[in-house]
Amino acid sequence: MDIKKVHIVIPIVMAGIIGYLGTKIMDIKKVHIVIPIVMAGIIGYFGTEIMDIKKVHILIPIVMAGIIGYLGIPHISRPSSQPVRQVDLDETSLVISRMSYPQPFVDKPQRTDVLLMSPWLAPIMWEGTFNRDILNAQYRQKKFVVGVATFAVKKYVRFIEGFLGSANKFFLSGHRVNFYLFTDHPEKVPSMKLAPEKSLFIIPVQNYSRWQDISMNRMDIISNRIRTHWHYEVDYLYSMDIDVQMFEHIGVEIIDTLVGTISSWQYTKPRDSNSYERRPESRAAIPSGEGDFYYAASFYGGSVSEVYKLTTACFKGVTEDRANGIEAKWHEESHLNKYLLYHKPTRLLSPEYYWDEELPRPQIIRVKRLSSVRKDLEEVRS
Ligand code: UD2
Repeated sequence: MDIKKVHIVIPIVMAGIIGYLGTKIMDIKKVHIVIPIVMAGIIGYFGTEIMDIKKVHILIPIVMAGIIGYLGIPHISRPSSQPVRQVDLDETSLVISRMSYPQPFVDKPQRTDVLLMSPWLAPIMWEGTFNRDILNAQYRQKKFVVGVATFAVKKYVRFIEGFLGSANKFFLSGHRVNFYLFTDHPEKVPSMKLAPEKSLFIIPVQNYSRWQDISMNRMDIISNRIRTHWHYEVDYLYSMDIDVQMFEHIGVEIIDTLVGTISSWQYTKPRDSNSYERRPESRAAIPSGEGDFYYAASFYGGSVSEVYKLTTACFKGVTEDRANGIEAKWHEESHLNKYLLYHKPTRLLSPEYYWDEELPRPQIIRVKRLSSVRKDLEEVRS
């Protein structure tokens, strides 16, 4: 070759330097140094082979290598503005102690009569599909605090005793739970002895003349309370109707980021014949042909931040409807259904978790964990 080695070596060295600096700035892999070096070598070499060497043959590979080294391979490099992820590698992993339980087999599903997983892979909780001991062993180590928001306004104070008495026994038994009871009659709350890990907080609230407003305003009150208090007090939060009683354990299988309960009235209905709000004028409207499950507003929850987003968005819908002179068919439940359609829950509770007393119980409902209390609607809402 009629060329000095320096014409190959210089671009390689410079490309290496530029490529290396590129990795310093952008946190890219070593391959981004090697590629420009090799390319610079090839270009430098062929440049001298094919053509009379001019400065351009050194310059082009240097510049190209520098650019490639700096930018990295476009589809795997990150824009420099994105913060670097910090993962705590020293975090201790959770170890559960040795336990004895029946072995799971992939060819023996726990149940074949019900849907166990939504199309977006959220598990659906059914009796017989999970082992509560394993769940408890995992959960205990995390030391979570769960909040329950419930309202007893006007005549609904009569349901407090049944709700709290049964929840004390069956709701997250053995785990820390804060019950937040909103009422316009704090003096009527019966004094009850709760388990040591459970606490009751009574929060005065105003009443509204229309029962629908009491029900809908729950979303606003919950959203505000999360921002001012619960954000610092609990990890997970569930909203529950007060006119219910629990008959079987409701445990840590309900804990997840965003959790909805499938309504016992509508779990077999086709989407176009269930109770979604379909009038396009309402903010709760779900267009026909859309819808997953019909969710009951009596029991939903999740992480505090997700419940904050949910309640804030639903109440915004309620407020906009009010301004437009429309009220959704099933009040905040309609807004909840719209929200959960477009923000898929990460876990679903089967109708076992809210079984309406008025319904005959089909075979697939093996346990009735929580049921509504029969009530004379007209009388109790008057
Ligand atoms: C459904 C929903 C409920 C709510 C309501 C709105 C189910 C099982 N329940 O129940 O969550 O969306 O429809 O239409 O899907 N309340 C009072 N005082 C009152 C009235 C209501 O405290 O005077 C509170 C109380 O906590 C009660 C809740 O609001 O549990 C919902 O009212 P509801 O149980 O009368 O509503 P319901 O049975 O139609």
